[in-house]
Amino acid sequence: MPWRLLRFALSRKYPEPRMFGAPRDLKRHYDVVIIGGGGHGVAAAYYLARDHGITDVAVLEKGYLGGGNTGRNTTIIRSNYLTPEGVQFYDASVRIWQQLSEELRLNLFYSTRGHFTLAHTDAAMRTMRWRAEVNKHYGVESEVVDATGVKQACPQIDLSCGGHAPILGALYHAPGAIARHDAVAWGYARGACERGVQIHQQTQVTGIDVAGGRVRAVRTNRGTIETGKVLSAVAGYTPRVTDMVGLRTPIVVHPLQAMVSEPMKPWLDPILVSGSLHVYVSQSARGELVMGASLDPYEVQSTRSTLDFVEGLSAHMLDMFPFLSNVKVMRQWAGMADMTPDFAPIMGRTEVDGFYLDAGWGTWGFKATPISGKTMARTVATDRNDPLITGFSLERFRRYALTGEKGAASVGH
Ligand code: FAD
Ligand code: PYC
Repeated sequence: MPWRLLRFALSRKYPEPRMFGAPRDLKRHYDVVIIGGGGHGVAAAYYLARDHGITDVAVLEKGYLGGGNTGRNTTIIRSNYLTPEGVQFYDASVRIWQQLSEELRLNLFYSTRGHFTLAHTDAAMRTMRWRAEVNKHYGVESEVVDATGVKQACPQIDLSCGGHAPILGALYHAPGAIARHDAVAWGYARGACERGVQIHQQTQVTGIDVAGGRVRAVRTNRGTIETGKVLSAVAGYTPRVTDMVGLRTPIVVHPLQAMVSEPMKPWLDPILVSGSLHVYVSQSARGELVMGASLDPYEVQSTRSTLDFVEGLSAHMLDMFPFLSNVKVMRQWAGMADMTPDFAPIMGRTEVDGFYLDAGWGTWGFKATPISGKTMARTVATDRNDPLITGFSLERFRRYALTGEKGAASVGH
């Protein structure tokens, strides 16, 4: 056994170096309180400190850092969206991702794989062409390929999909990537703490005091904190927090499940998504196939896994890859997806002064972690919505001015 390991294991004198500090006491006041220690919350804290010099910040997390959807997602990163607002926003995020390991001094296992959205119908091919045109217009690499192009990149695929839904072609997005999800939260958390931010785990927000239309304080299971600025970044728990300030949003919360196979030698280089078969898959650095499907069709706050999900997803995986019939499923899990009617997020200032929302991340928010952190930090620091997020304001629903991204969602919902 290595000497260093033995030393750390057996002696209190040699604590393993921590990624970030664990402050014991909550202060009575912070300039900014961020609710939610997922990627979005800690990224916002990092950029508040790095870009705006605002370091009197507390991130409050009811469980453990990255234990929400950040640690449960399937880590697909891409910018091949449908709307001009979406394409520009996610493209800015991908650009940050590409140098984030260096920036955070932590290997995020960022791995560019290329991303295929498979089309099995003429209508789907038309949507792919539309997306390719919008993408190219904003300088994002996307092109439509025929079935041969799919087979070249992935020779193992059965293009007939068991005869159920033959593949006609795909939208190919070369920058499509995956990364190590929890490292992203750790890296941002460490960077934020190094600049003075405090992260309090096991600290649940139970209420928010508003007086005269302004945020005044946040109540927690460990006492009350006075503050004039609160950023909510709680994904599937958003309706509970918005209820605390009397704000209505159109968010509904559904479970989203995922599963991984036993590890295999590397064979699947690209990321594949099929809206018609309701399946997406990539192979992780560990060799596991990381797989998912559509949302569970019921609104419920539960992260329970179901057999239905494994059966349905496995059947569709076998349509594409019949040779996997003896491969074992190792784990499955679920997260709570905060879904909006137009499949775009809700970001920015709200009608409650000092209360900022970073929500509606549904099934698509991991890829947005860096840019949501950066734009929300700027919004909170300046009290003006960052120009990149103007298409995502809450009041768009009042104007019926939706930012329709459904056609670029990962799988059919
Ligand atoms: P979270 O990581 O969920 O963090 C919110 C935190 O808030 C949680 O840790 C929670 O404990 C905490 N919290 C809640 N209430 C309180 C409270 N009252 N007080 C204190 N703390 C509180 N997106 C992609 O881009 N690509 C993908 O491939 C992808 N795959 C997905 C697969 C699955 C199975 C799931 C569930 C989601 C997927 N997503 C994907 C979506 C993505 O995971 C989320 O949009 C993103 O992680 C949201 O990050 P976050 O930091 O906002 O939320
Ligand atoms: O947003 O690309 C995505 C995605 C894939 C799986 C879940 N979300």
